[in-house]
Amino acid sequence: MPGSYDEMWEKLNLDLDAHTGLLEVLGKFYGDIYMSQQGRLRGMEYLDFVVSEIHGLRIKELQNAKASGQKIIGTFCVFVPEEIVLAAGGIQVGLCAGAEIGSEAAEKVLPRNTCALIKSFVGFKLSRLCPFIESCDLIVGETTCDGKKKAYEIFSEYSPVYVMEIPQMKNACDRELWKSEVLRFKRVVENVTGNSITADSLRDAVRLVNQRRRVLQRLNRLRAAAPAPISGRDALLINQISFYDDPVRFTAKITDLCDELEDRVKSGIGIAPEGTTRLMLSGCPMAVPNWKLPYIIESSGAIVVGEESCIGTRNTRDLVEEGGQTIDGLIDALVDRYMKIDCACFTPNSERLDNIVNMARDLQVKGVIHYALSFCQPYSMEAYKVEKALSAAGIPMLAIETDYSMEDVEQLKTRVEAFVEMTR
Ligand code: BJ8
Repeated sequence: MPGSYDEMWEKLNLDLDAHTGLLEVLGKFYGDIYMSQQGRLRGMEYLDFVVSEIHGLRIKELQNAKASGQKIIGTFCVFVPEEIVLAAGGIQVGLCAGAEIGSEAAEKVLPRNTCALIKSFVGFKLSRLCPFIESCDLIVGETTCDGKKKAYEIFSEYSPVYVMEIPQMKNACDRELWKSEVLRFKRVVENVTGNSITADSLRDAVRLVNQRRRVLQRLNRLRAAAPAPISGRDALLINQISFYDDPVRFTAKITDLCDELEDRVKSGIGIAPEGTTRLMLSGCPMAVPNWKLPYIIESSGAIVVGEESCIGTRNTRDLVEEGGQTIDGLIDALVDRYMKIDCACFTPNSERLDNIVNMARDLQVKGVIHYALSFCQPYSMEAYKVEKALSAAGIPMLAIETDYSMEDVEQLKTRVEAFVEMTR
């Protein structure tokens, strides 16, 4: 990593030796998975730079913002409305939770059969490895799956945690509950930041977050082109970085990248040869640096052209209606938009099935790989319904359960290769 940030990391109370080890592994992993690709877009240089400074420059920016009085709010779920945080002058960062390092420490306080994502964020905290977590003035949890819900109780012994209640169904009374939770969150954020949210500041925040969603929607639309103009790995990385980069800068950079992509599409240039098997991923979110499965797929004669997940279309598909003139009108618009999230924690969750089938058709995929983290009950159980819906639409699906370890790479590769062969 360019520059030296040791002093900053020390102030954040990181375990410097373990942290150096983490950055070394990350750098090597990134080099193997990302820098080995041929014909990448010029615009990806910005993303490479962001990753090379993953715990450096962005953390420095956050520290500078804190010094000037801004508050940092960390989240683990796309249900937490960033618009509220931005409207109160705060900065929201999505915390990663995609690495195996730290799991051993996590298993001291969590059962072993906990999903890797939960072990990752608890492990990061206990092992003092994540400068993002250590920069947060408040970490917002949510009552989605049971694992996360209970893990936040333990996490709160180490960091300031606030938990939002997320409904489990989508009836009128659930919307009421969610609206009261958004209002409760607004009061908490106003307290933490010391700033009152106004109709103007909320409208500006809605527009800003919508702009970022729009550029990611554009990226998704461009990926429908054949041959595929960008690798699944690169597109996943863009979505991952959208959670913690400055939203204005990120939107501008990805707009440029999409312009470049559009030129490629017009000229019929692809990142993989025409005829490469097009696949879509669906399921659990893949947080940085969880690039294992896309890499396996793209080294098995296929290309990933879409991700139906929270680090993908679930986070970008729906916009907040911008027309509201009052705080109440804008809050209602926020509530309605967030109620459309089709997380497997909801029951029933039939709109997710429709969304997956529509997306698979729009992207003209030959098959879908359903990805569930081991011990994730909501997504592994819902895989059954997803497969039925896809099968009715004539689209084959492969269900994969895995974690962050590298032990099953060969076995996964064999299964993915067989699936790719079968879709041909
Ligand atoms: S809205 S998907 S970000 S909850 S993988 S921790 S569900 S056991 S991540 Fe999620 Fe919000 Fe839903 Fe999206 Fe639990 Fe499953 Fe682990 Fe998961």
